[in-house]
Amino acid sequence: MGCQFLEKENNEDDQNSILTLVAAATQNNLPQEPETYQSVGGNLTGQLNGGTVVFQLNGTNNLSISAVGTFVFTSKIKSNSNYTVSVFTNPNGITCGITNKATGNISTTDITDIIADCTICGNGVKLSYEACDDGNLTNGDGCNNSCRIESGYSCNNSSPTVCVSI
Ligand SMILES: [Ca+2]
Repeated sequence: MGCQFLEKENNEDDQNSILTLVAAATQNNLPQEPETYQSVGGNLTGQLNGGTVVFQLNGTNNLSISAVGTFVFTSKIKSNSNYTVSVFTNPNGITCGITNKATGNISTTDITDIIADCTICGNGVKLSYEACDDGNLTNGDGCNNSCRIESGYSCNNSSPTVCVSI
């Protein structure tokens, strides 16, 4: 009889504790706005030559894209926070860059106007997001097959890029 009484008392204590916790949680949540999230996306122009480019949102969320056109990251970002979109991997022989709104603040509306562009590296036309383009995909001549300047070289900004060893 004594044991049953104690058991009942403990159950009531548990229930009261749960009610207290629920009440506290509800009270804490009352003044807060519900968290909202926004999507991040834009338009990819240029060409991928059958390859895939991988963009990254805030250094963690990857998005693989195999066709030009609109794109949207599957992960959403908290409203009123900053975002950064970068190129994680380029397709073979193609160099991609974020040419508009690579970084910004999200506020409370979706970001839809990022512009990314992909172009053939090695066509001799140096775009803003290519460090160089000397008109070939040969390594060891100052401008490598990813349109990056190789160490020990200095390259100008012309199209095609001219590199000299330093
Ligand atoms: Ca080269």
